[in-house]
Amino acid sequence: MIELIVLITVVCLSLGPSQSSGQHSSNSICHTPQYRSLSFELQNEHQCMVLEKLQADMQADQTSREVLLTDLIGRIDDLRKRIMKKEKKTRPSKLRQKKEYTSSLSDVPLVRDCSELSLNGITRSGVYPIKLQDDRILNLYCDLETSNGGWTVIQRRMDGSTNFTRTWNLYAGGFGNPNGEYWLGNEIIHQLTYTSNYTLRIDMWDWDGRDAYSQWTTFRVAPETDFYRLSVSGFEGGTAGDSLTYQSGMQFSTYDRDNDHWFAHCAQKDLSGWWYRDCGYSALNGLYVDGGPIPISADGIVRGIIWYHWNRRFAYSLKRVEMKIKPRGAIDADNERNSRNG
Ligand SMILES: [Ca+2]
Repeated sequence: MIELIVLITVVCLSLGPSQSSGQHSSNSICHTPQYRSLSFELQNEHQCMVLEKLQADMQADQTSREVLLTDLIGRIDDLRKRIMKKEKKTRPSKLRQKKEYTSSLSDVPLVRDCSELSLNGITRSGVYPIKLQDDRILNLYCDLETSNGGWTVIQRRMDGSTNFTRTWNLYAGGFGNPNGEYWLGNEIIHQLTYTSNYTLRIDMWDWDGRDAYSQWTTFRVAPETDFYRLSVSGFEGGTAGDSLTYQSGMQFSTYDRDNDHWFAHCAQKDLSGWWYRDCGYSALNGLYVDGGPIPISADGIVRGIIWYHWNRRFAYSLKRVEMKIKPRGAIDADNERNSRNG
């Protein structure tokens, strides 16, 4: 009985234009005298008819809603497809670039130095993985553009972001950031230069926007048992002059190891690590000095990134430096190719 009352109430609420006002209309079928005069059974029968009609109406309503919904889903799907199509049209270069970058990284062959990258046709300078003799893989900066490319960068100064006042062990193992400033490490430099004949090139930049370079046919660094002694010879010229041959034959010194020929300790004086003599004409691992001119201390000490022969001054610190090596064979091949072509 309670269910019936509920159903009737639903029917009354659902029928007629008065629904929206929330009041029963005098036209409502439930309030007609005819309806009220019906016997209970007839009322019940009538309610069944009303309910049936209501059910049919609801069915029709639901069908129409379903049609609308299907239509709406179809439109959304269509819109989604159109957006995806547009995205494909507008973003392909970005996606392709990403794919090319990933594939270019995975396609980079594992090489023993940067010259092999140039041989493989890679021409963009940057950080690449190198497989060392002991099978370790190390990321370092390759200059693949200067003078036919193929240069393995062993030292890089550019902004003073890396501290170069380091111990013997750190100079031996290397330090810094391949994307920025670093020292590759005496042990690795030794291993590389004892496997092949290497040429050394040093590129440098001053604070007035000028650049210069120097190059030597032969560059070798002895093992640690000989304190990473420097052998550099065959100055091939360059606009920066030769501030290194004077120091050839010297062992490496750091502030905690004095292997120089001076009565005192050059690396400690300079707060650096280098192949010092007494102390010499160059100190490319010296303190980074902003602006160029180095203030001379009361006791006459100048500390900076020094290369005397470019402008014949000690009290000037370079803005940028890159020391790089390349197998002599690769340079000879470049020269042969260039003379054939030119
Ligand atoms: Ca000394």
